[in-house]
Amino acid sequence: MDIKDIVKKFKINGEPIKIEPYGNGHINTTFLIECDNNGMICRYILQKINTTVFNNVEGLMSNILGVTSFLKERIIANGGNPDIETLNLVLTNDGKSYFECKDGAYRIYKFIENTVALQIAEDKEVFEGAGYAFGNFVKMLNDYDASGLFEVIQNFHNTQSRFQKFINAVDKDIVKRADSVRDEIDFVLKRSAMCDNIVTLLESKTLPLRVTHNDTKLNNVLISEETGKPVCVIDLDTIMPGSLLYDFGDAIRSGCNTGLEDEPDLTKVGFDIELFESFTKGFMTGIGNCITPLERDLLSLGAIMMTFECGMRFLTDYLEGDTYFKIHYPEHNLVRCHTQFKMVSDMENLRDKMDEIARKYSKV
Ligand code: ADP
Ligand code: GN1
Ligand code: MG
Repeated sequence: MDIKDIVKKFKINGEPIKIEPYGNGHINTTFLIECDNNGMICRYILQKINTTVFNNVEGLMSNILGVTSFLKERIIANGGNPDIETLNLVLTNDGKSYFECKDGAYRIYKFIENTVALQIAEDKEVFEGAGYAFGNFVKMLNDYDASGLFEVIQNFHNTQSRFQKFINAVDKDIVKRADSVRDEIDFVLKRSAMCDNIVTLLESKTLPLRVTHNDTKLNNVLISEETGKPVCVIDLDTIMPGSLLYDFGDAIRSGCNTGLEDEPDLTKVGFDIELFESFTKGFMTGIGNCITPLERDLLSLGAIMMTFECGMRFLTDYLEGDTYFKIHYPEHNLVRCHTQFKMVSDMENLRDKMDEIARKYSKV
């Protein structure tokens, strides 16, 4: 089906005049849509949902509708602007949150104007703002009824089960790449005991289960072009019950890297402790007293774990023939794995300093 015809299935304002690929996501296929509404331009984001990754679109979209409706009320109560501070779905002509045809499943969001999604944290203040946004996001969802949330990807941040999938990929070695990545495999094996930490603490309820975003990479918060302040947390596909350590950790993984996630020159890649301090400061302000002392003391572990897990996922995908993450060249997942493992090593050496910073800014 033609993309333009798909767009017309939704309650958009005007006639679509321009459709182009947009953004840098690894999962969905995103387009920017421009419509002419009697001379006024209205912009939208169209996404083809990756149904291999998200196999229950109904459940996924009901999570997003539920969470965005809840957030809108909170934003209004806080005196904010619900049109830009959370995602706004555009419904289909028959009132559904997505459109499905034999080509796939599609959704449309209103385009949030005058913002940028950063691939790298160039500026400490901007990154502090991102920390505030993600901390505040978890705080705003503190009273959200998690029982209505559908688990879109089972065991998403269960590092134990991610490790098991990695071992299976090494054993099967279906594309015969294992011999070429023995050092990387050893890097994971040396840290296998670490994979149980957070999972065990959640199971024993020592760590609270919360409603978390689970994909808090820096480019999932839109930043105002004008003020550099955060405007909106986006990419709500993986909202599920989880640990606060996941959200803090994944943001540190992506934002405290001095290089890009797929920087091939590892001399440019490293963990920046000053950026860590900025983010932590913002996060603690955003989350306020909605963090337990144990969570605070384990933030550094969360950062190491999320980075390790992500590197292991890239390596697993490389060993499985690149079936999950979008790649732009054959070694792309391996390059991404290297940046993550470099970050893990750096953070392991700086853990005490990270803990000191977490305590310095904690409100509990
Ligand atoms: P993926 O799951 O593939 O990462 P995202 O939902 O994060 O997909 O969208 C990809 C990119 O599209 C984002 O990084 C951002 O640049 C842009 N984007 C997504 N939603 C909006 C929106 N409502 N307004 C403006 N830009 C958006
Ligand atoms: C994917 O969708 P995107 O690009 O924001 C992935 C995350 C990874 C990230 C690594 C649903 O995030 O878990 O951390 O790539 N999302 C999913 O860049 O698997
Ligand atoms: Mg994204």
